[in-house]
Amino acid sequence: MTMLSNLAPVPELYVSYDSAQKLKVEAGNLKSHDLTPRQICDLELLMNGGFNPLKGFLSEEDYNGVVDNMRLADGQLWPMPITLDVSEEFAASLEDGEDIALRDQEGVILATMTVTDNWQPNKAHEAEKVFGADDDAHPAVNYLHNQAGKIYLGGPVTGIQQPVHYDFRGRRDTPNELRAYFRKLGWRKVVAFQTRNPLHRAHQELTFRAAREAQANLLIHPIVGMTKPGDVDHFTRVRCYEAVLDKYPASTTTMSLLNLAMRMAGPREAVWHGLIRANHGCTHFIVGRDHAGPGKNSAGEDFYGPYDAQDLYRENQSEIGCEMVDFKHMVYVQERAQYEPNDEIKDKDDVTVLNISGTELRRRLMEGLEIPEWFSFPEVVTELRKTKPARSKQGFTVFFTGFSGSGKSTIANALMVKLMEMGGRPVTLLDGDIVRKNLSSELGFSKEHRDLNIRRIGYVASEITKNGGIAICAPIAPYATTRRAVREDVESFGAFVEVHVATTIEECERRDRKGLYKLAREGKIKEFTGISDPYDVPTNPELSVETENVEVDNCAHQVLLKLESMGLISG
Ligand code: PPS
Repeated sequence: MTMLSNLAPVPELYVSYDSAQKLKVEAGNLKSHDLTPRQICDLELLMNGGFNPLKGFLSEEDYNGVVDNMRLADGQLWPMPITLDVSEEFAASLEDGEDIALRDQEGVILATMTVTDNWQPNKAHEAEKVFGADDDAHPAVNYLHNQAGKIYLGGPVTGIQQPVHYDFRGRRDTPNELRAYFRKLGWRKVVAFQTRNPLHRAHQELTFRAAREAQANLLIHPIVGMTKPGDVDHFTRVRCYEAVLDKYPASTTTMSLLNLAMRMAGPREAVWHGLIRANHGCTHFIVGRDHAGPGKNSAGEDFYGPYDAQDLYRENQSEIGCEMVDFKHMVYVQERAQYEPNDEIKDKDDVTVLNISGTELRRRLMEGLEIPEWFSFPEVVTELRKTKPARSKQGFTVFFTGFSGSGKSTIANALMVKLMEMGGRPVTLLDGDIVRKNLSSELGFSKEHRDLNIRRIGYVASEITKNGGIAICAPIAPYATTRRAVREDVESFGAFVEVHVATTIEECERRDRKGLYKLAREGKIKEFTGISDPYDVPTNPELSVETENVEVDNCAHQVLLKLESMGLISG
């Protein structure tokens, strides 16, 4: 009997164990690149065949084809640029065809790569073509412009070892491990469900229906690599999945964790996910409404239409090799006490249709409100409440930004005292001057140094927030991208409240409390914010306060009111 194509092994990029031991020693002498967390995710899937047919990070020719028409140079379908971005210095130090070592963050060599291509990509073009808009509100476009290195290296990869994972090891499978498992159990048809969120009753019903429709077994295949900033962390999610898994028949359903770094690229991402699932031995793939959606663009509109992903998938289905099962929007019909696809309910006028959106669920968790049993499983809600206690019990960060002498420190001090008077949570003030004395004494005021300074403040604030405290920061923080990076760091653990102290530069200069503006005008202090250095005015702060003709006490009070309205302090 010939083996079904979804069950035969996919090619991997690993060398044999013995060769790997030898190669590892030899690779010690090569120039090496320390992989970023996203690159480690990409490398793992390259090496284990998850990104088959790719044999390494894309060459320039493959990259151009992928960006412009979703095809590799040889014509095969591939929608996502898998690129090794590095700094200009590192790229310039390499010869054509040189081998380099790829190391994880502890310095362990995971692979070697022969650098055949070394080029500066047109990132704006990549953003337009791959993500649909050159707009930093898209997480992957933001990554492309503000985190990824300037130069891409391309070339074949030789795999030495898998990245090490210490968590949920028994739940992680390579494509070939899953294929072997399906083979062993005789699962000829497998439908995969992709998710980056906890599973609730609607998802369970949907996956049941999908499996029934496709007459297939079910693979719950959640992403544990990188998802959208602000998502529920994967540790919590996996505990939730494990609780839900008990409610599926064990003989028809399994779960495996996928260490993919998502790009939130909607339609292209759906096609990519389908190819990855085909490599993992799946025959069917569930694509929902707004699959891998990145949220709103900077004009407040959706990046993609709700069914663009399904359309693009359908067009490419025969080449993907994994049939789409399209997601019906499931809602709860109270009278019949069951979930039904919204578009199939014939008696809408006579029944009560219930639904809780993701936003509403987050609100209920944040405010400690009831989450009904028809919506989720009690075990799942308990897990979510453990990691996401009500907002009034979580830590948070208040981040003041504004010119020197705008009044940031004064308002921050007043706010700290008011919060300490209220009690309940420890408060730490990370004032610009204090931080520069203690954390950043060696730094000056170049863009690079300011960014480093703010990232350090952000790091400390996020740790304080994670541990349930209140961090009040009061640096100038002139660059919007850096403020955004800090926001992302903090928001994984709690609220980030940006307060623009909007005192004009003229007023700050008039006050000149430290005499610094005079020195800046005389050229005795260089790179002085507002005088000889830029300041990006915040476009969407949680709060903006005027200080001219307003008492400090009142400014601090405005912040308190904002905190109360956000549910961070109870009234
Ligand atoms: S930054 O850009 O956020 O890293 O700046 P920050 O750490 O808040 O430090 C600002 C304080 O340093 C003093 N100072 C200067 N500010 C701006 N530009 C230049 N070149 C500069 N040189 C020294 C100034 O007193 C700032 O204090 P604040 O509290 O903002 O008035």
